[in-house]
Amino acid sequence: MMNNRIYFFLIFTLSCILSNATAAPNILMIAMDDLNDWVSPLGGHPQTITPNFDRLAEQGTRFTNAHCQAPLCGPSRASIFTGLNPATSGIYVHVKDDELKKASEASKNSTLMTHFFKQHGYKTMGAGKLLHMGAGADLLEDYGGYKDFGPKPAERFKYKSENTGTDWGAYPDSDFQMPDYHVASYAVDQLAKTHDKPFFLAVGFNRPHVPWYVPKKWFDKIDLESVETPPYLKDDLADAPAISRIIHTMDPTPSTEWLIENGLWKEMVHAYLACVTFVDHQLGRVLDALESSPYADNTIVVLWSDHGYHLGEKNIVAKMTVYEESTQVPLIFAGPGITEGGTCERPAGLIDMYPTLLELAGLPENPQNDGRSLVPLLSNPETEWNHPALTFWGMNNTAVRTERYRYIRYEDGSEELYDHLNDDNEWHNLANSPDTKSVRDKLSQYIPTDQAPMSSLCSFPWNAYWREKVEAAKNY
Ligand SMILES: [Ca+2]
Ligand SMILES: [Ca+2]
Repeated sequence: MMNNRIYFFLIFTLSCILSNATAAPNILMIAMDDLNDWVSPLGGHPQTITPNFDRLAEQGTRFTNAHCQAPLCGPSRASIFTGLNPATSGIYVHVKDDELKKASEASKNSTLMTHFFKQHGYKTMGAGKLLHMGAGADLLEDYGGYKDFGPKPAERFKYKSENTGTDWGAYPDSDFQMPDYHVASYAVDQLAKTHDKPFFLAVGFNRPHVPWYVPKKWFDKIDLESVETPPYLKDDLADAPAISRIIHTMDPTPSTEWLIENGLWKEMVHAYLACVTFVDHQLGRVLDALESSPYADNTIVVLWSDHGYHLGEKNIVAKMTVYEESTQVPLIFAGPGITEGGTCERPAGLIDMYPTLLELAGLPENPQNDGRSLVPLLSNPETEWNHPALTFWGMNNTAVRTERYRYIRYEDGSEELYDHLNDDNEWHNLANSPDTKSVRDKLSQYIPTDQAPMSSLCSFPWNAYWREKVEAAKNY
């Protein structure tokens, strides 16, 4: 009798192991909005409080040199989900989510990442901001909704321009009033359910996108007087080409000089840090739910932000530049087959997520993907990797980020070159020195030469505005 019991126990255990080994892993994708490297696994700001980012990073591998392909919400997300570079799709700025597939021949022929998973037996679901305005284009089978950027006070607190969402302050009273709270709750609910297929669950948070409003308790985590502003060199952009100062200043946001004059820089940084801590807490709720679910051991988690953000560096408070602050993003993978506590310094792009997730899930490759699987780096973060990350800001304005350099070439042929070995702040443009010609020549070879024109569906006022800016740059 005892022998039989042991026999059946062994058979049962073995079949569990085999079925787990062969079951397709679930995917839990967590998207952040306008989050730069101010999270503790990346160390971009010394006062950031992000225990849940740390927790996820300890469970998996963080990329410390990961970059967006477009430094703006809509085109970055379009690139992630189509698997196409902006230079392939022509989606350099916003197109309507429902028109993603109409933007160009290339986007028409693409298969959105979630559709690919669905075609291969996955249930797709999610909530919050995934594409620019949520989850249009039938991105997901089950969608928990999206409520824009949350409640706003009757009057702005600090920054009065009506042409930007930029403002900050302690508001509203409770987390429960924040859309991100409910986005996290959707994921918590889904993780508590039984699913009969492997799932692709996508969670899109809004913060720290402007307006920087979160409840007061998140501001109270850091004493305002102690807040450190980021490194700043007045007239930093004086050695950048003229076109840089034109195409990188499209938003009517505060300048650093304005913040200094009005004594508001610390306050603004404080508000961004408060938003980051708030969203870290929402992330923690989702990670708690995963860990206490039956899916804990068979789920790949990937966390990303759509682009970075300048909080005053280079006299800029915005995204929409091809500098480090605007292109660098958190990118963390965790789950079966991924090195725990790994740190990878190789360049990576958000565009690489699509092929990486396919490989991790054991699905076939999608030959249309412009990115490449990062699985070799997730197994061994030291793997040799000679693939730079590219960022596109309009046709033929391209940044190339290698482990050491940032090289930028604009459509008028002007250039910038920064050596991160000696100049992490990108203060000293080396492109004008003949000594750097061989480096520039080498890096320029990575830039696609046949970049797609901007799609005619890129939305007003961006398209016309862009052409006007570029014409102005040519005549500068
Ligand atoms: Ca964004
Ligand atoms: Ca400079």
